[in-house]
Amino acid sequence: MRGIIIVSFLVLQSLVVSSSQSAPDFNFFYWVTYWPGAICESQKGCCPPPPEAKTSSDFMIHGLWPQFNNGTWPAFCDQTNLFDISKVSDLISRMERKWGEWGVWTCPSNETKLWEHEWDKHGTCVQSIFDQHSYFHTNLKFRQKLDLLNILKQSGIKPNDGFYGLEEIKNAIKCVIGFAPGIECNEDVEGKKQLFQIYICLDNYAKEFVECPYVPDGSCASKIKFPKSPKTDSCTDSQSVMPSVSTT
Ligand code: U2P
Repeated sequence: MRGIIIVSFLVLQSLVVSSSQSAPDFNFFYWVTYWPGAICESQKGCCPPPPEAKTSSDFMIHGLWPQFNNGTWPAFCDQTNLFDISKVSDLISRMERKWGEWGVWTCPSNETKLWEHEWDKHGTCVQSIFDQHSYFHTNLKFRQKLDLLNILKQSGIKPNDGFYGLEEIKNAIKCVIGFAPGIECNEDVEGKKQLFQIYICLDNYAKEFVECPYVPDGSCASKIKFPKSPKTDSCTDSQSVMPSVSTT
């Protein structure tokens, strides 16, 4: 009997320890995607990436960011477990298509090593629930689950340089996931506000969509432009405006 009590105590103790080790110490996640067309427009020109970049003209993953309810967030939490591409080798081809380097859309190209940055900055702060592979895999799973471009198109909101109501855009997404996202805007070459990033809120295990405790001030207007998607196959005069280079 005494043995049973001791064993039960040890099991209970190990459960308490392991659950406290795996409990997230942040409150929720933003899962953020960006619209490549908005990067091209704001850069006063765009070099569509070469075909070998495998990038698609669709919303691209920016990252999965742990957040605190007070509007702050942890960052760069662990220098001892920095990004190691060999840990995600089976995911690379999907990551290339859905999580293209930010810099491939800019003109001239400005590589930013987005994957490395996202793990080192955000991923290292969520190791209570993710290792490197599951962090990247979870991002890809949400990208597969949530076809934001299609959701918007179903509501008549298309990347055609047209202007759409900010609330209309949020509602189109809310109708599908149950909660309104945050929207971040930037400006096109004429200073007009345009759709740049979409913030979807997830619970602190990144399992379910949740109501956003708050969303960043996205500096949008009540009507915003949905810029055309850049073509990925070739650089033509209409899609690419190279900055002029002085030869003198
Ligand atoms: O705003 C600049 C960068 O800080 C990170 N960020 C911002 C707002 C927020 O609520 N949470 C958060 O993590 C983002 O980091 P990045 O991965 O881009 O470096 C954001 O872009």
